[in-house]
Amino acid sequence: MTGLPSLALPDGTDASGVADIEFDAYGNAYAIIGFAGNPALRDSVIQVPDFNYLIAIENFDGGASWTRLVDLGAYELLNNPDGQDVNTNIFDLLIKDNRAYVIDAGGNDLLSLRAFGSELELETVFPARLTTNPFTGTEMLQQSVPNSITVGPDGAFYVGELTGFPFQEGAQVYRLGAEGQPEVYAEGFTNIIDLEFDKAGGLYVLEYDADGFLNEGVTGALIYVSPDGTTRTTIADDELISPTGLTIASNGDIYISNKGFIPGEGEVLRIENPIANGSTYSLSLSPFETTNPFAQASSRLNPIDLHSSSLCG
Ligand SMILES: [Ca+2]
Ligand SMILES: [Ca+2]
Ligand SMILES: [Ca+2]
Ligand SMILES: [Ca+2]
Repeated sequence: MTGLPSLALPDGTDASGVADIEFDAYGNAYAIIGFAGNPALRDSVIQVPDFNYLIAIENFDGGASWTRLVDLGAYELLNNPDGQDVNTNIFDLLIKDNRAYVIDAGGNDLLSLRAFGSELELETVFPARLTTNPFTGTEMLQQSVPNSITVGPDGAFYVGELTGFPFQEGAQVYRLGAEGQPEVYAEGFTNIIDLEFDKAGGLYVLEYDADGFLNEGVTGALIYVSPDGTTRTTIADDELISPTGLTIASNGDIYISNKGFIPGEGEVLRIENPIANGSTYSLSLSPFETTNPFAQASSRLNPIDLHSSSLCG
């Protein structure tokens, strides 16, 4: 498809554009168009209205067959849920039970849009916490910068955070409780950029910069956390350069978008999974199975979807 907006500096760095794409239970595609910064600048300076939107893709016919669904930048401008700076950077999209969930790394929150709905709902805000400014030695508030969301084997949402300045180790994986409140599930990571569970309940955490932005190393890391949380294994490190995304195939193979922030050098790596053995867990009710229990439930509930709602609206 064509006609999607993107934005970068003249040398191609600091690029924004489609940050994620997901499909609903009926195969319809949705995407989020990122724009890191104050959303007011989108209209006053950039003058491209499509940034900060969740969009529905009508079809992959080579044309610009897509529709803007909802403006997450306007939501931040009006509500600023974290009470800090007015800032958006929508980064990860997830669709579950006829609802689209969007993680806003700039807004430090999780927003959702119900099928047939037009109103965004605030699911949760990820709290800032006190840390020490390494340059001044004074206490400061460090923002969470949540940027990745997945569904765990228990059906709950799990969210990874990059952490804001000073970007040092201490990034956490949150589990969202019944009321949506974030509880720490695992900690001690650095600059998380994506996460996903395997069929056995093991968690794979992708670090964008394993020694933090302020230290000169540029390699990331892929860390496996055992289902009981007691064991951590580094699966990949030196070959990961500014990795930006992770997914696990049904056979357990790991796919990583690598060099995601380097103009002209982006690539997808496939890593044979040294941990997971899909055959052992083939009967598991994992949300990542092709016989997706969420998909079955939602198709029973309703044959219409987010995609159709965009055509009606
Ligand atoms: Ca804010
Ligand atoms: Ca996603
Ligand atoms: Ca670094
Ligand atoms: Ca992912």
